Amino acid sequence: MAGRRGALIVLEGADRAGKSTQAKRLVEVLKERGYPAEGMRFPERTTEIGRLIGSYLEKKSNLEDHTVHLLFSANRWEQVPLIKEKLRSGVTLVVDRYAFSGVAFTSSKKNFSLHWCKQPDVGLPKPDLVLFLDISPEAAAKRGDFGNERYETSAFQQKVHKRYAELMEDRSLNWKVIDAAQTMEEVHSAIRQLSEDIIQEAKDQPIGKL
Ligand code: DGP
Ligand code: NA
Ligand code: NA
Repeated sequence: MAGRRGALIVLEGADRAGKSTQAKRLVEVLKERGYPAEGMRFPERTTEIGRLIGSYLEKKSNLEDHTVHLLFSANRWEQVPLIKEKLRSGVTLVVDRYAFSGVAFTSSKKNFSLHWCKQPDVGLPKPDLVLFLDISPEAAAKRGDFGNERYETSAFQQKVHKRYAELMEDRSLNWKVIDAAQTMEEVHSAIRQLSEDIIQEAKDQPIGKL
């Protein structure tokens, strides 16, 4: 049948959960198994908006909190034409962070409601699968020091972890929780199985909207 699309698979989690490593490995293995697959990540720091975000995260500049929230969202929206084009051409996208990072991180700041934080991302392509790499803030801290970027403190990461738990209550999304304290290989095989299943399920379905 014509028009079989790829799946939109998102990896989420607090910093140090192993998302980037797992995302790369998942793309490699899907390709080996004959599924066209590509990686994508947010923030995408190479665009003009992404450079503003990068400088903010590296603490080289300060931005007002609402403003930076909207920039992160804009950084996702600017990739939407590419996301749709890839999915429609049959490529499965493995995305390292998406709108849920946006909501979990900004709503961990003072005076930001989940409701307000969600609005700018309403209408983005809806992931077919959201893999939450779950690691306790304590176990994440044991993986070595956080870096020096903004948000990389254990107090903030604990708040982020709680916010993700609230986001996972949304049953309109296909959240799967993976115990990220397992070995790299165990985590990989869990997410590979879920991904192969969703590629089969998503291929004849329209792309949804957040
Ligand atoms: P990474 O490149 O995956 O290490 O992400 C950079 C940092 O930015 C990380 O601490 C998570 C945070 N982040 C990712 N997306 C968003 C977002 O949309 N909004 C906010 N406020 N922070 C985000
Ligand atoms: Na980081
Ligand atoms: Na990462």
